[in-house]
Amino acid sequence: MESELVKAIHNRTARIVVIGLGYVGLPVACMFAKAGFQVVGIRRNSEKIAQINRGICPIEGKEPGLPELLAEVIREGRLKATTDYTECRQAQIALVAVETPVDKATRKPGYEALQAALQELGQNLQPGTLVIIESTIAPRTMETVVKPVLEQASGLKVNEDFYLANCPERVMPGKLLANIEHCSRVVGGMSPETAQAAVELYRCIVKADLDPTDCLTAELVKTVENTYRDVQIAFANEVALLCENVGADVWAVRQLVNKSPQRDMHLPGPGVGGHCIPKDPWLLVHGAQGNFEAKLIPTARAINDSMPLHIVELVEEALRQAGKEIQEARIAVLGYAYKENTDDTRNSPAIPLIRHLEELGAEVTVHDPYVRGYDGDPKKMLTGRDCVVVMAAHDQYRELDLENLKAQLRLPVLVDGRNVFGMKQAHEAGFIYKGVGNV
Ligand code: SAJ
Repeated sequence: MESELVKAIHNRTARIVVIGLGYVGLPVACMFAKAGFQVVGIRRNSEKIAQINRGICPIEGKEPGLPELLAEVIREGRLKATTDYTECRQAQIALVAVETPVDKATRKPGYEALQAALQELGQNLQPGTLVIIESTIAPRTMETVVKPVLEQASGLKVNEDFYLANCPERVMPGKLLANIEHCSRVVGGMSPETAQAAVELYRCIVKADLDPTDCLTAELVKTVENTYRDVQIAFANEVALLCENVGADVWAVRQLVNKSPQRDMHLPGPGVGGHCIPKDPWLLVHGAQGNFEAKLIPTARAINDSMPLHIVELVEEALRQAGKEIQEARIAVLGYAYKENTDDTRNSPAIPLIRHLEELGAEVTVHDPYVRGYDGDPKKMLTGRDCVVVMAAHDQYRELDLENLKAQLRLPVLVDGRNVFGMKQAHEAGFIYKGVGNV
């Protein structure tokens, strides 16, 4: 396997099929095409396929370099998109980059898209093909889902007839291409030779470290690195709640804590959103077997998921200090995206916040300069409001003049989920102020 396939990788004659052309699949298909490979992208949605084959990038939001690169590789005929899985019959390499959502109620991974892709790929799988899973999956998924589905659908045996690896994606919305080139990658293989062949492939587009290992380790690295972040954020949030309880400023505490060596207290906030941090801890926990019961990881998730509700409590307290009940209040929410300076609203903490405020009877208006439909003139939507709630630290909000803001509002109430303004500045401008970790 190695000499033939690795030779075809080195001389770029290996044909690559990429299954799934979303945030993960499309940029990687473009990068391999740019590296000189003939690439076929497969996805279900034929409308988006037509767009891609016209060289038009279907991904919303600013992705530096991606629209231009897509247009170039389509023009050069190096990439084409299709719904036709029989294209896999001509491929020596198949990447799978389909979504692996986690069910919000059961916390279990939804592998429907993955299994469908594997079934279709398996039915067209040719001997000698290297299959690489880029989707984020729970530990043990390669062994218990991917391998059996591919073997059953193809009638081929892994490590004898075809080769199986996983190279978890490390995409970041807004930096999709840069991350592929500059982020190190873990490359798991069902055999050391397979991991090495996959390293040779990614060497064509990745300038950072490529670390060969086994499939289970690669599954664990991806889910643990994001769970680490979720637990760290939950710690910062719990310290913020404790600081509120004792009347301290968590931001001053954090700054001084992080002056001590090997400390990296994360930022408290109004909740944890995005496409991976809220999901990957559940994938990690799902991968455990038997009667293993995680304690810290689900608790951290519960703390982070409770933060939007905590913001509602701060709003209620601040309005009461201003003599207003929440059911009579007009509230302006600044920031619908899940974090600063992005248009991505997936799992945004602003979504449950707005729902809870409206359930309590408040009239809520939302602004976000990056999100279509919420990007109007902030001044207009702030006029006559009883409370402003900051949920994303967009640069534009940092430039707001609090004196002018106070003149526009019906009541000078500011609840700050991201420490954009801070207590001192807000009090000097005459606001009733409640910040996460600083009330
Ligand atoms: N957040 C906090 N406090 C923090 C850091 C983040 O409340 O100290 C919140 C953010 O506001 C957001 C959520 O957590 O709502 C997730 O933020 P994030 O900075 O982790 O952003 P993501 O979701 O784009 O995470 C990605 C991940 N990268 C990949 O999966 C390849 C993550 O592993 C990276 O650490 C992160 O980007 C990054 O560092 O930018």
